[in-house]
Amino acid sequence: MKLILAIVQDKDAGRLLDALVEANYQATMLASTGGFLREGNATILIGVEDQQVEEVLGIIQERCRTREQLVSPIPPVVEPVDSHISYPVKVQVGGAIVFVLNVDRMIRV
Ligand code: 2BA
Repeated sequence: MKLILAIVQDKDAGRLLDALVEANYQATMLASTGGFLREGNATILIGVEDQQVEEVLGIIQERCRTREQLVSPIPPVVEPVDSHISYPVKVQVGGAIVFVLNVDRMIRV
């Protein structure tokens, strides 16, 4: 058995959950925050049999888009603020960051 842990953008999370439930997968969504942008994203946990991993990866790929986002760099603390010119920088976010983990046991008590 595997645990698929997918970090997705908030905008894609609802559509992804709909598609997973429609395909009969059970999923849990946790609210999370990206370490770099410090913006809300969603972490979705999906427990599946080994042979279902590829299908779930396909659903994630279908529902999660890559987007560009502008980030304003924070001025350095050591330099005078008025000597620092900060230009917004474009970063590409998503579609999804996915980890596939081995699961020893799943227990329902
Ligand atoms: P954030 O950490 O907020 O990162 C958002 C996007 O900013 C990243 O998109 C990446 O394109 C860019 N980025 C991140 N760190 C950067 C840096 N030091 N310099 C320049 N650009 C940087 P994604 O790669 O698609 O990641 C989306 C979200 O997935 C991340 O949000 C984070 O919450 C999570 N994530 C990504 N890689 C991870 C990892 N190895 N472990 C745990 N979480 C991860």
